[in-house]
Parts: sequence; C-alpha cells; structure tokens
Amino acid sequence: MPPLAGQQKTCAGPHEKTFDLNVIETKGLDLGMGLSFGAWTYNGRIPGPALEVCQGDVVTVHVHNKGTISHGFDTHAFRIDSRKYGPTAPGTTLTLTSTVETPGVYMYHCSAGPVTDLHIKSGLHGAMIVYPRDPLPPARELAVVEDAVYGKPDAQGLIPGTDPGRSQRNDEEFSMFNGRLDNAPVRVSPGDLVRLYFVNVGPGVASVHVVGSMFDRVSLGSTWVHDIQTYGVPAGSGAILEFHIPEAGVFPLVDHDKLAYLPYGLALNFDATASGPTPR
Ligand SMILES: [Cu+2]
Repeated sequence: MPPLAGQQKTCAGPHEKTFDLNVIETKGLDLGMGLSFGAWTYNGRIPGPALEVCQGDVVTVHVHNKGTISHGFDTHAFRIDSRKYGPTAPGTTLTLTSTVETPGVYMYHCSAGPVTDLHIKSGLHGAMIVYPRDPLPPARELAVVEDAVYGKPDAQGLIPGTDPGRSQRNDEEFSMFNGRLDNAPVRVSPGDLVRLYFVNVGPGVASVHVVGSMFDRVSLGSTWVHDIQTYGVPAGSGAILEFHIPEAGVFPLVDHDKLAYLPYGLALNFDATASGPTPR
C-alpha cells in the first residue's frame, strides 16, 4: 500500500475532498508468491486506494465504470439513501456526496445489486479512513485491509476469477493483507508507536493480533478501549489499532483465526532488528 498522508496532514487540508475511482476489470493482478488473480479493481489494484478524509469533511466520490458490466460504490462512512450506491452501467460515472461526521475506519465496496458479494470478493473493496478531527499523537500510520481470494490457480499460477460457488460458501483459497501474499517488512524502531487503520473484508471475523506486543488502545471511532491482546473486527467493519514496539525484534501482525495461512504469507512483519529486515 502507498504510504498514508496521515491524520495530521489530512485534517490540516481542505474540508472538501474529492476522489476519482476507476473500475477496471483485470486479466491478472500479481499477488506475490508466483500467483496472480483476474481481479476486478478500483484503480487497478486490490484493495482500492485508501481514501483519507477528516471528521466534518464534505466528501465526493466519482466512480467511473470502465468495466464491461455494471458496478457501484458503497462506503460505510456515509449515511445516505442506499439506492445512490448504484449499480451504474459500463461507460457511466456514479457520483456520491456526503458529510462524514463519525470518525473510524470504514469499508468501501462495489454495490451491484444481488451479485454484490461476488463483486466485493473479486477485489472491489478498500478502506475509507475518517480521521478524528482532534489531533492524535504522532505515530507510524498504516492502512491494512484483510481480504481473500476464492478460486484455484492454474498451472501458470493464474486464478482467472472468483469461483461463484466458493464465494457463496465463504470458502477462500487464502487470505491476504493489502492484496499481497508476500508483504515486505515494515521497518520500525524500539519505542515507535504504530497506528493501524484496519478493515476486514472477510470472510468471518478477523482476530487481529501482534505477536510480541499488544494493543495499547483500540477505537471503533469516537471511544477507545485499552490493553487488548487480540481484537475482533467483523467482516464489513474496521478499527483503529495502536501498539508500540517494546524492544528490538520482529513483531508480526497476524489474524489469529487464520494462522493456517501463515505459509501463504498472512503476516505483516514490523521489523525492529538492528541489522534491518532481510531483503526478499
Ligand atoms: Cu462491481
């Protein structure tokens, strides 16, 4: 994921924010570990870009459907008539506007009527971060979106698209952080405060845990809870998670309910070793 602008910069910016998203159906997006996926995307990537806004902003999103079928856009950060989320036909643009009053980390995703589930699971999802207006302490800020792929790779490692039966049964092939099977380590230092803006696309509850640390505090938006070993984020939700690096070492972010996917790279290592992360 590209680096975030972060809370302080985003909230210091204009109070009106506009985003353009292009719906692009790909033939094969690199996932790492020799695998690729015929994903449907916002802006050619999974997850879509992190949309950073600040509490009280007026937010406008233009969704340009450059695909071959109808797509839409639904952000959990808005309180508007659900029919405004689409779908919208190929070659057309859907425009949504709302003021965002409630801070938090919100899922956004395609809205395509009865087939919405298949569209979300094909890659049309991402995080909209509504930063609290009051300043947060300086921290390493990162967006993490947990998602999954539903389909078997062929001999070339290509999963051509979402298997509708497996998607219906929530039967994923593997889960991923930020659309990658091989996330590069995040370089940190002992004492650093890390703030994660986490969205769980699903399936199931993400049991978010940092091996070797614990969350100092977690927020769903306005209120904070303290000292948490593992935090449950249901599918379709998000949370702000803060922890610090207690000493030199390696601190992997994992989903404790999906440790079976560790061999597929479902870990994001925060590396505070003196020598630095091993390049891969
Ligand atoms: Cu769609």
